[in-house]
Amino acid sequence: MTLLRCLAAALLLPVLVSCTSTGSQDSSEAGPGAVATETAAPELLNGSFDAAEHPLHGWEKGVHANPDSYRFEIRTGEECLSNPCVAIIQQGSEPWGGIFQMINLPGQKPGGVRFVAMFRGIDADSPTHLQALVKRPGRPDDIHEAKVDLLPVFAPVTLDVTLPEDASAVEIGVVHHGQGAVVVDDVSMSLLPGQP
Ligand SMILES: [Ca+2]
Repeated sequence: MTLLRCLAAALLLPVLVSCTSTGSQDSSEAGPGAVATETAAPELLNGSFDAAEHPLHGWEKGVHANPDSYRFEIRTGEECLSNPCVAIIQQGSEPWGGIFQMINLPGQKPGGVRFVAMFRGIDADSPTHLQALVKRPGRPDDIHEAKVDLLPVFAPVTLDVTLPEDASAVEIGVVHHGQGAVVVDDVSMSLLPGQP
């Protein structure tokens, strides 16, 4: 986990003191937007986890403090909305684990972005967050989150994020807290129009 993400997580969860990460090596800090040009629209990569490279291509795994406290499983078939999907499962004492993706923003920004994800809980006793950290040069991250109690069937979670003019990137995250598991599928991003 990078220092910036660690600091952002610390802001979000001030009781936490350290961060570690495990991650698919094919996702860079800059994320899929690293290849974006000044005119390309921001794009979320592999939201349905069906990339040919790997189901978690484009995503980075992160776990608070002890990476063994959460595991990430690829689920298939009827367990998913669209085959495959990802389960984030607590197996230790740490308070959170999740998957993250950095989306660079082009020079011409939309007014905002809407993230939608489908969550399903398995013996989960704590909310799961769909969170977005808006990156601004020289300033703390703007933190947005939608916190939901998990249901045993897939249900949508929506997070609208306003983008300030100096926003350089937005990092989307699915962060599971506490016991049990969240199954995640069909994460999407759409652009919201700018303010008049
Ligand atoms: Ca899927």
